[in-house]
Amino acid sequence: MAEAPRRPASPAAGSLATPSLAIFGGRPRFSRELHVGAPNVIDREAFINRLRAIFDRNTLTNGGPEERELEETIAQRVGVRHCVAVVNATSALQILCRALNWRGEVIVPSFTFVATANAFAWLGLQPVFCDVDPDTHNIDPPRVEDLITDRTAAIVGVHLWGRPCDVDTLQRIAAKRSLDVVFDAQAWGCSLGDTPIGRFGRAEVFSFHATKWVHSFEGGAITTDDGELAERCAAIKRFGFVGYDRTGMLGTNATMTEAAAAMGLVSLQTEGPILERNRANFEAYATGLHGLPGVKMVHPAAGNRWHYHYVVLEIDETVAPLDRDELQRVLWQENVRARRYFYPGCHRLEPYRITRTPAALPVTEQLARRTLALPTGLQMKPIDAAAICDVVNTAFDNAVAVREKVRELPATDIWS
Ligand code: T4K
Repeated sequence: MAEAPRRPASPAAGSLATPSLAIFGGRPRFSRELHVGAPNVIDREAFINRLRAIFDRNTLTNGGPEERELEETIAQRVGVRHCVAVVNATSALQILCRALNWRGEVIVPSFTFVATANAFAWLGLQPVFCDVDPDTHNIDPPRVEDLITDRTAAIVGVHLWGRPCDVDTLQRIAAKRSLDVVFDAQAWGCSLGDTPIGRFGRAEVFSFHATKWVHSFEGGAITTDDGELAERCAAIKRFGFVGYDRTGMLGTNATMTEAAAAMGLVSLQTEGPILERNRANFEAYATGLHGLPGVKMVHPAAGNRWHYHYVVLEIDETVAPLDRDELQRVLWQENVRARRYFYPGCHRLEPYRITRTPAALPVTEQLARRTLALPTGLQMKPIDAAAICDVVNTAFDNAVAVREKVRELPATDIWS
């Protein structure tokens, strides 16, 4: 879409007049906070009706009909034979780890939500952080190969922002070394070509956390074609029971409640309008940010289905008139709670800061410095996305004054 060329930021632009931004004392553009991850809920009535049925049946958890229906719906949508619904994606990863009997090291991307690493570290495995590809932001197969040792049990790819990993290459690398490969958590409703995410590797994991575009308050799922693996996962999630009074392995309690499963089902049934809003917001952002110097927006690859759930900018501080943190501070003053996903990179978070990971992670470092996620979903309309873009444009046009003002703001926990 054509856009008028933008004025380059100049010192004069900032010093002539006070731009209409909240950081200069203006009224915030939004009277309520816009969040990255504000929950989408469309049909409260449908959910409440399901809750009534749950109370009537008096089966609240431990394998009721809502959970089974959710599992069947997910399996059918993804096109796999088995789905195991669980309490969250973190538990899903842990259950897989136990079911596949992993020991030693697991190669994970460093540029992901910390849960990917935590899941395995919690079980005593060593997450080995791998750098990511600068274009896809996903785990970089040649770097994975560099990290494989005799202690490696598995490779965990994350389809970051819902964009598929290089699954073929990862599966080839894993097969060559007899390693497992599984995929994690952000890609409900996405595909690689015509193949839905959820069908790759030994198994895949989805998160249905409230902040995901389709959610079950808290929730997660494991999808796989491997019947034995699914059976083990289902047993592990319920204390290890394989018979009425019989356990077959060490288990945990990761059962999804009936209420959560009901929310998941209603969310799936209403995902069409959510996707449409996400797409419309995304397009408004793409139009409003088009041509800004040093700003790149994460786009879906051609031919893949995408959920448009993440609006992610990469702000190249060597080109853009403001850096990522400066822009984030401007947006927060406007009640736009943009997020630095996934700053500073897992390898720089406790307890991993003294990790034994030998490899340098230059791409992760760069992305952690540059990425900024913007709000989307039902909480807002394209006109709001356009208003956010206007803030960004105004801030860039007045970069010198903005930078000065940002320096005057008090240090906080976030920007210390
Ligand atoms: N692997 C990957 C690759 C993941 O991305 C995740 C989760 C996992 C594994 C683990 O999945 P789960 O075990 O969670 O199923 C969020 C989510 O908590 C997390 O699920 C998600 N990834 C991650 C990317 O984002 P935060 O710290 O951003 O969430 P929070 O609570 O700050 O929520 C964001 C904003 O949304 C809030 O500031 C306000 C708003 N909000 C949030 C909630 C929960 C609401 O308005 N209402 C709400 O109910 O982590």
